[in-house]
Amino acid sequence: MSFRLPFLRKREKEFQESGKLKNIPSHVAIIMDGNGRWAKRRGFPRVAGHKEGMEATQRAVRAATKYHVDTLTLFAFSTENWKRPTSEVDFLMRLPKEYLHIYLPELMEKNVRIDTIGDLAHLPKHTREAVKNAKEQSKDNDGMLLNFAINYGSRLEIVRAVKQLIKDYKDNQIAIKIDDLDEETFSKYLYTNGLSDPDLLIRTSGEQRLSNFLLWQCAYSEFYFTDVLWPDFTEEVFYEALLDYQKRKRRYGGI
Ligand code: V0D
Repeated sequence: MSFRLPFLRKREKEFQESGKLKNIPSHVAIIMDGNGRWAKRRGFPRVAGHKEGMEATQRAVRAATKYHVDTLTLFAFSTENWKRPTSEVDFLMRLPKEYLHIYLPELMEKNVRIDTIGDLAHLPKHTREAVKNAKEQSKDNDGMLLNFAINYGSRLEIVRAVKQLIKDYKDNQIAIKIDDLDEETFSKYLYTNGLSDPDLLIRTSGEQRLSNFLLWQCAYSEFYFTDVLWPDFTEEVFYEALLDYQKRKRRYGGI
């Protein structure tokens, strides 16, 4: 991932100069929870919360670029979300297109590259096309990676990885002995191949659980929980999470 080095150096330099925030997490992942609750409190339908949540998403993107986070992964739609009413699922499936229509020019201007993790194959065609187009347009951007988890579930991600690994092994596509299989090789089969593990995972709305998000990847991540509902998410909340992260002493299982 040598192409990202100039960006990282720039980040370090700017923060040596500013002196305020050091130790910025390279990869921040966010579980954007509380849209439904936000709407319910106001007597709005749930989808109004999702719409407002879309704007909060852009506030998070702006904050992450401002503080020179390298990768921002956002949990937009889980494999479990299909259980919601059809009308809500339909609404959610329109949001990528709407978001990109409004914000892609700004993302391009900010040099942001867009990518996804999860199974896009079963999404409506209009959703897939909008996302595909944004990925293509932004593929040469070398600023922040904005990574949307869509139709993503981490257990399924792991099972899928195992299946592919077995197939590759049977087809002699992978030149290793079973006993030599290690974490590094295995992790190449995950959607997150090529990404660093999240340093910081933020979850809004007061719930303190991982909900099948990045199980493998969050093995050593720091967690930050806030009661703020996702539609109320601001740069200040993001900054608070970064400040909290500064105080953490990461051990990775060591002493
Ligand atoms: C609703 C809060 C942006 C969470 C944020 C597919 C739930 C707003 C996107 C998006 C959603 C996805 C892909 C992409 C560009 C934008 C999005 C979904 C839901 C469901 F390339 N917000 N957003 N996607 N919400």
